[in-house]
Amino acid sequence: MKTPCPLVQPVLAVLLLAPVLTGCTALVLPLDCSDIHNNDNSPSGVYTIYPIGSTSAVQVYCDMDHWTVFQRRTDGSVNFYRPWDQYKVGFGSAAGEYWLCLETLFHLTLRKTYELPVDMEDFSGGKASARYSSFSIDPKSFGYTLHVSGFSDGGAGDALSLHNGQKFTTLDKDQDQSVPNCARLFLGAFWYNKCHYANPNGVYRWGADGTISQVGVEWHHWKGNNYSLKTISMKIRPVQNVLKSDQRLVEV
Ligand SMILES: [Ca+2]
Repeated sequence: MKTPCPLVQPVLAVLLLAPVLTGCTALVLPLDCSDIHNNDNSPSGVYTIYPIGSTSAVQVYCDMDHWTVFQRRTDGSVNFYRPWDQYKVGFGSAAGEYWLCLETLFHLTLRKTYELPVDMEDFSGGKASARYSSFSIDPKSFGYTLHVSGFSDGGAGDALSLHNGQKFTTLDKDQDQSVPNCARLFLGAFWYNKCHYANPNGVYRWGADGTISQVGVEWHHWKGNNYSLKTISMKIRPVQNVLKSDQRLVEV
């Protein structure tokens, strides 16, 4: 079932009515940011992609060099402690802090093989990253289970492999490995295990704070349990821009 996201913008009627073929030239809607950047040297910014066809327009932030951002924290302006339905369809603003949409993420990673870097900054000007050569999630019927592998270190350490193979848990949907609900314990929503080394959707709280343990925007292997990061973003790009479904090669 196709689930609309709140970030979806109304699709222009003219686009809906446009023929798939215009003369002899195929009308190719961008599946993700890599398709947009194929066409020109567009700068980073908000663009519209069509992950599930022409009626699935969704706004995303495209980072330089083909990256489709699906999670971004920058200033604490958006509350990420939200229930299942909102993580399923997405929230926030593509121009600022947002969570894309689990359904969109599933459909994207169903169709192409993606790599995932996680970029982060602290409040002292420090920067680090963790990169994974393979990233995908299962459909809703499998709890949007995370599949991530192929870690390489950009200084942040591997805090995500603990979460590999885990279903997505929110405050109202407990699918983690702990008896209590990890989302309620750590005030976020994530592919919690028992419970986390990474809590990118936790409470934005401006640096070191252990008053309430491990509830911040954290990446354990870089800044420890009780340091809430200034920024963090999770973004994906096709390893090869080849559709899994029909192996249609798209020039990069
Ligand atoms: Ca639990």
